[in-house]
Amino acid sequence: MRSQVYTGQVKLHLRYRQPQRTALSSRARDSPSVRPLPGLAPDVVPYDMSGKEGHTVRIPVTLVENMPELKENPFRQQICKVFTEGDHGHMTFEEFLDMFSVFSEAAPRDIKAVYAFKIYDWDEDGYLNKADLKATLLKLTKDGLDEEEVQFVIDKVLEEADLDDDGMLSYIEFEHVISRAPDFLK
Ligand SMILES: [Ca+2]
Ligand SMILES: [Ca+2]
Repeated sequence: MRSQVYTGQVKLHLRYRQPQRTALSSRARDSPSVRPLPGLAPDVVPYDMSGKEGHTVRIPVTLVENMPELKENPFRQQICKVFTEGDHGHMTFEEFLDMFSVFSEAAPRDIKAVYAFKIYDWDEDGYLNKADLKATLLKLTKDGLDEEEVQFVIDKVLEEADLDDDGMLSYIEFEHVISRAPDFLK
């Protein structure tokens, strides 16, 4: 699965599998911070992952969504969807490590931005339109805004960030606006 970002003549393909992520994952695999996952379904995830288990072990996403790290996250379902390819009901151990790598403090900001964009792009069309922004806002505020307030915030965001005035945010526009909010991806 891939999404596309158009910037004039330049077409960037944002793929789920990126070289940086592979590098990140292998680093994460060696890092002690990823090791202690004793609560993660010992019957599904073998202790010794030295062989091909990273590709073949399939963890039900319901288990992943209920981990302490994700349980309270309003985007947990969307996060699991973004980090699973093909079968969204299960996560391979490799996908699982990728997910934690991206959320780790060590992950580069641009990688975090790419995944934040994917998470907010609910209909997976490669743009954040008003419906995507609305769904995101309602999750962020835990449905604490009424219709009028939501509309107000969306209009403000687009006024500020929609540089080509097409009523939605491309990845480049999104990246531009979050680059001015240094704490956004923390
Ligand atoms: Ca979209
Ligand atoms: Ca735009």
